[in-house]
Amino acid sequence: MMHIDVLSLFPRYFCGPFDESIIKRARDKGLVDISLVDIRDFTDNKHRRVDDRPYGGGPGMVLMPHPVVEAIRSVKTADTRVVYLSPQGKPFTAAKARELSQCQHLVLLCGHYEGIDQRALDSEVDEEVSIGDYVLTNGCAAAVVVVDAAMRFIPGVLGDERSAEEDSFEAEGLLDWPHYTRPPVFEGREVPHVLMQGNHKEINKWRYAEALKKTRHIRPDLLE
Ligand code: 4HQ
Repeated sequence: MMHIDVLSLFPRYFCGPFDESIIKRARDKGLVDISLVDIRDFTDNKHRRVDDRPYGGGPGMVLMPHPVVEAIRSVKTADTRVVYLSPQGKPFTAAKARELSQCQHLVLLCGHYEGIDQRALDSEVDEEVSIGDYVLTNGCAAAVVVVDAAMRFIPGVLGDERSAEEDSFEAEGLLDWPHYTRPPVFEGREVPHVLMQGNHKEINKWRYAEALKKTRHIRPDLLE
């Protein structure tokens, strides 16, 4: 079973996301084991202080190296992959999600404030990953994104095993085609007729054309 340790200052942040829906079901089925570790439990001062002002000046606070290093070492084993979520990381993609889903033991380190003392990162982190070119208030939301996207590649997590493979983003690097369900007419809008006629060759042709059209319009960079 895959084991994930999520290290942060707000372990309760994850109670919603990891205790609902598909992630909850995957944990209940024993497909993944997620532990929440509070970095504050590893401070070396009686005030349980984890942050301090940046050397060199500037706004905000920096997470001190000691509690971060000790929190990581408390969970690390020989086959642990330690990932730090930050805007300075390599872009998180479907390929990266698939790669991380193969790890036996994944540690996701969530930064807070301006970030983490570089010496803790140099000492303990294998890889820095970014979920996008914007700045979050902390790394917790990014860790939820990474766990969610990686879980889809663990066999048994999705009800229908084809879903992850057939998602057009995965299969062709294209945006998805439009989806329809009942009723056949909603507020005067009809379902495209090709989807109602059961001709699967025509349906696939239509879906591919729609995916291509959408991608050309919204994400032409994906077609390069
Ligand atoms: N942050 N992708 C700053 C992010 C982020 C991102 C996490 C904010 C780290 C210190 N993480 N903290 N973008 O914006 O992953």
